[in-house]
Amino acid sequence: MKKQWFKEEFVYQIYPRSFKDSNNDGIGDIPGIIEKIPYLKELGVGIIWLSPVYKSPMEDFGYDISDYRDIAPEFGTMDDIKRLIKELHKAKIRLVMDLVVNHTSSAHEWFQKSVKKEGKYADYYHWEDKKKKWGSFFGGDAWSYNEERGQYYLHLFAKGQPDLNWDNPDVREEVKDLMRFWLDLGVDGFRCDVINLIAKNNQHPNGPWSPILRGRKYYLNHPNLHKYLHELHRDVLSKYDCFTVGETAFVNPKVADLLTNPLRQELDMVFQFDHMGADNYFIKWFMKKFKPMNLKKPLAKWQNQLNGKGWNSLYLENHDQPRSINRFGSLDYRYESATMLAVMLYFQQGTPYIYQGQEIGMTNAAFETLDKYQDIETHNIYRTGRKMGMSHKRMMNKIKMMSRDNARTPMQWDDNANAGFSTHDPWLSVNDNYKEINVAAEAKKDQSVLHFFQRVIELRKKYPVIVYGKYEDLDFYHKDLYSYRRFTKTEEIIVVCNGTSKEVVYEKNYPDYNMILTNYRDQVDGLLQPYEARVFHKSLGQKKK
Ligand code: TEU
Ligand code: CA
Repeated sequence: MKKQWFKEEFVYQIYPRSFKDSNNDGIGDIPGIIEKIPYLKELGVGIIWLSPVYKSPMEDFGYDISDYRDIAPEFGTMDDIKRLIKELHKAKIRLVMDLVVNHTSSAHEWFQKSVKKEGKYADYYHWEDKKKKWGSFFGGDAWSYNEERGQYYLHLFAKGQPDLNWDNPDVREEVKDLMRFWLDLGVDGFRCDVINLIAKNNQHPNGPWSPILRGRKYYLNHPNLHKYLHELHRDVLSKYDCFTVGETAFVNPKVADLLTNPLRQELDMVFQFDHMGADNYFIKWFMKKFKPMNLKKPLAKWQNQLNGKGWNSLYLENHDQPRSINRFGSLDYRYESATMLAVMLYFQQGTPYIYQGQEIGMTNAAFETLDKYQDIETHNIYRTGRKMGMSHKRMMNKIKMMSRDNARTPMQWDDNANAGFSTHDPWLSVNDNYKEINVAAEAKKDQSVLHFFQRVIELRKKYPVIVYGKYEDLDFYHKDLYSYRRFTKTEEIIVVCNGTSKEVVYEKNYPDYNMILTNYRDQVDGLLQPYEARVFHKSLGQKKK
């Protein structure tokens, strides 16, 4: 396994709108992030992934970009971002930016010119005379009429997010240029938004009827995807010391191998979504009861398939996903389940990702009324569901559990008003539980999620086997356990986790190993307590210390 810096560090994702508000206008901003660099340093993360801060009408809170070379005024200025890069680098933390190039905002000048069929811009997007039968990720149709041009355009997400036409070489040159712009400013890589959607069947055939994502076979993992990614790599990425992680819903390990196999020079790793289906059928709005097996199976599948060849991205949360404690753990065992999930995930092979607030065990906001939600997806899905005949109550139940706003509430820094995020009313309400769950409280406690995360990060630095060791399942068919082994020629790690809120009989002992981490003060012989996690280490050819 080739040693590379982006395999060794923890990545911390910042959703800038909700991280820290420095000027008290209710919106998080870049100077706010700079203020918190000491916190990030102390946590021990080595890479920041920053969700979009570019100029945007904010219809999808920054994932609709109107100028790739400027910063949204509410987040700061170009000088602020340059300062952020400089200060992070001083602290030995790298910065990865979000690259959102499947679509732009409809306010982007390329789209404005395309509407007017101005010169080369005429074909920068997907245009059709007839409305095509494709469905949007946000519910509803993916083709909308533009009055001025008198044609329909494609938007796989919101109406204000028209899809770029990647078959047009001019579009690809534009993307390469903006990538160079940011790499030259010193950023260390990109998280590539919905990158496996960029290539499409440009005949835009009507999709066969489907309750969701109608027409997806014409844009998911299209063969040209590989051609275009290789081109970006050849012309841009290969010239910099940077890394890329592609966001790729609906990929299997075979496609992921094509995307990330170093010999093919496309991406360095991808975010796959299989394990995000542990509590739902195919998409999150069709919910099912969670069982540990449903999380273990997909995670183990990816560990095994990529073992020694590819490289995984280890995540349970991001700005699109509800909080992991609510989904895969338990509010009654907040500390135990948050720390167990950390052990279960972060000792696997791959680059580990933390989403802001995960390290203090933040939980879903689950707002009761629709007007508390700000997310466009939430509102679109509500409308779509109601149109399909679902009751208000049923839709609100889904939203309370699955809305993206569950993860987007302001970061809880302390027990002051608005959780110390801002003195102004924040753009999205703070979670009610901020008085108990916040950074200051976690830092004071002896046994806290925050301290546990710090410890996990330290251990990864201390034991190379956690980064580079091979993976092997243990007790795979035990429905309540997550257990596996990592090993190199000189070291071995054994992870044992109880994935449930019940006591589980567990007789195995590892007498010639050191227990290097656990989330319970005391162990009980012959059983694992609710959500108990244990990590054992052994240096081969060495006696127990
Ligand atoms: O998300 C893509 C994506 O797959 C999500 O739309 C996902 O289906 C949904 O959020 C699950 O609830 C990326 C960004 O992460 C997301 O924030 C953007 O809204 C989207 O792309 C469009 O840019
Ligand atoms: Ca602000």
